[in-house]
Amino acid sequence: GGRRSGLQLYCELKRRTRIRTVDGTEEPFSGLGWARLVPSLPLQELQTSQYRTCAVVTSAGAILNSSLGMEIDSHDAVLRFNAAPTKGFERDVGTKTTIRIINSQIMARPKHHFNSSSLYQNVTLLVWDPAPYSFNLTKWFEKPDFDLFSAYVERRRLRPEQPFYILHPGFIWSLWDLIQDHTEDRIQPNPPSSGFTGLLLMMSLCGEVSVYEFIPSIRRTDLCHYYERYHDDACTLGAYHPLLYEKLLVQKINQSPPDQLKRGKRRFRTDHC
Ligand code: NCC
Repeated sequence: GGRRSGLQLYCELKRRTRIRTVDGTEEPFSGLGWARLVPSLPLQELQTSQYRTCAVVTSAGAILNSSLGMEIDSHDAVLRFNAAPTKGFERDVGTKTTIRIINSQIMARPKHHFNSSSLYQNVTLLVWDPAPYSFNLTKWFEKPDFDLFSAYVERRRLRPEQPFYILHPGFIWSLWDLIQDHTEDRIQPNPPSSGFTGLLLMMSLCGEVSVYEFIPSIRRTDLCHYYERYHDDACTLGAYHPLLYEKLLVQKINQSPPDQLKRGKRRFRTDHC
């Protein structure tokens, strides 16, 4: 394709992002009464923008020693991922969590203590599971990558007041399509990372989105997570997820002045489209 401005590309990504969750209207979920199990307020309706500014905080080790905590907390809503804590890291990552996106491992692996850990309480929770591209919801329900369904049913019973949604595989793969459509190489047929999914989601829910340490800053390191002593470059560059391509795409649509880039921040104003 021809050259296009970052803003045009950004607006296309925003236009093509259609949030979808498992809402109980399709089989097998409809037959199982999930229309009454899922939250009555659709996630898309958060879109009636209660959030003017949002922060997306990736779990990258490079956020250590950033002192970004206060800035992050100054946003109306803060999105975090998986088991990333704030306790003990407040100065660098802040204290506030509004939405948390988890992958299905968090619900299936005992080590995460999904039902008792405070990380997954008092927040809007979104979970996804890597269903195959040509998903068939019945096959997915019978054999998810990690069993999230029984734990979801249990959690809805235990905490019916918590807004907790399962992201629809069709939504996940539509984001993958977006990445592939803007990449010359053929990317691996694995779902986008939680980070990319979260960023595109917040572009729909917020007036302005700042994402921290998705594109590495000058603090770039092979430390995988800010909260763990584990070193692997693949966490930043990708192995399973098409992470490198996600990052190249986000870099193309970035709207921040250069000084912000060094700080590991990328900002997007959603009202320009
Ligand atoms: O590592 P993870 O992601 O939880 O990180 C959340 C998001 O932050 C961005 N990130 C993270 C580290 C880093 N050095 N650079 C980054 O840019 C990415 O956008 C990432 O998505 C996931 O996407 O769900 C992932 O989850 C982990 C793991 O399952 C959870 O942390 C739970 O323990 C995956 N790792 C493994 O399965 C071993 C990881 O591949 C993706």
